Amino acid sequence: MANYFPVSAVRFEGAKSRNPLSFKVYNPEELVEGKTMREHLRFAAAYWHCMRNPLADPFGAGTAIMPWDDGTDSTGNALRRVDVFFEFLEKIGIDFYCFHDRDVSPERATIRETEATFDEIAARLKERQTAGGKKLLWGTACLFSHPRYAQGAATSPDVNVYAFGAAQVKKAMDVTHALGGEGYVFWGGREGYNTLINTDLKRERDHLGAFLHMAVDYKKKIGFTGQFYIEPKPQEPTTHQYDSDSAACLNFLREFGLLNHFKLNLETNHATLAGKTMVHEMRVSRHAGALGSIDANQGTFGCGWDTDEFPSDLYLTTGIMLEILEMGGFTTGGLNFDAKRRRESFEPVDLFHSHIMGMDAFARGLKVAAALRADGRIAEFVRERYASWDGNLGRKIESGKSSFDELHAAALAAPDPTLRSGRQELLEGIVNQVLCQ
Ligand code: XUL
Ligand code: CO
Repeated sequence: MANYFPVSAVRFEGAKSRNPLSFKVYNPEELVEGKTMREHLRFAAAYWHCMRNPLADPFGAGTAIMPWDDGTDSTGNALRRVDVFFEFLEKIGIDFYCFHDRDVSPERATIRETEATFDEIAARLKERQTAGGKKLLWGTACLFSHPRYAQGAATSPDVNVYAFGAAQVKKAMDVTHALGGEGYVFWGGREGYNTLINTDLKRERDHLGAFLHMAVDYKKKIGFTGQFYIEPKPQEPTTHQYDSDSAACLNFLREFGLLNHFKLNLETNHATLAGKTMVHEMRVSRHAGALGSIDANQGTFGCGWDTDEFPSDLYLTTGIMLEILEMGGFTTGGLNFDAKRRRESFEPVDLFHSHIMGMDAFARGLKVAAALRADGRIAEFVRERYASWDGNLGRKIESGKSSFDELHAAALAAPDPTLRSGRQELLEGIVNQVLCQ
């Protein structure tokens, strides 16, 4: 193994440990509901944040110290980053990773040259994956950084830009397939508009639908069996993104006949930007059978920016893990830390501290979620709350066999309804009680 990080492998040391480079809660082999934590959580690290994020902000230059990076677009530099990244994965004990094509491999003067460099880097990724027993959770194409995509890729007003975007996705799918990727993500960063005054919204959405259909066709053609995901986000960089939230994505997929081919990759701070909670987003997609994978992070309350902070909020991680357990666990998906260190946390060791904190937060969330399920009081309350629907009338309505005439007669015959308390505060107290056990 390379030795760019002067730390040894991070281990579980338990709640009493004062070693900053140890897990206090995440114990990979510990069983929860009959599965190891490692199997439940399926952690992934994001290549773009770990290796390519200089920690700049709109007011100041990057601060990240990256002694291994010479700042050039040379293939040698890109190959060295791969070694550094896999050393990180091995020392932190994360099994999966995710990347955009341009994170790992730079764009060259022509498409052919870009593809040739990408093949070279992909060979190194494959070598490192095999050596370290690591897996690609998902790959994706960066269709938002290059100036040619300033007005969108699959929703560009220019058909040649659309073709460039398709060529890029085609190659990113090839490489994801070659690396045994378990999924492929479409995040439509610029697939939206800044103003309607210059936008043919109908054509743009139709073009996006056609683009995704061609991706499905190509997936079949190359025999890629990984899961396709859409990642919703309402805005930033565009004013309005067509994949704005779970419900909008599901509607889009249904409208364009794509629902069987895609699940959703939900990101916490994107939910916040959409004015929803992450649990809302997960619940909506879970009930549609479309909850696939998670981009784990959190935002700053009221800030309105996609701050991609590492997740520390235990209520949040508990809520997320409850949804995952209720779904029966991840299949192809996992918990990808789409999170960056603060600009102030610029030392290489901060990469470890941030992931350790996030992994422990999710391990705690998993344990609390399992304890809440074992406790059973909340689930029992919800069941009871809807018990009136389990009678004849309720069942008839639910199976679509009732009518307004029947309900009119039922209402005439029934006593005035008396509602029971929703007990929100009681239930919140149960969550707190279990969380503190
Ligand atoms: C941007 C974002 C992306 C996607 C992949 O907000 O979340 O990094 O996860 O393109
Ligand atoms: Co993301």
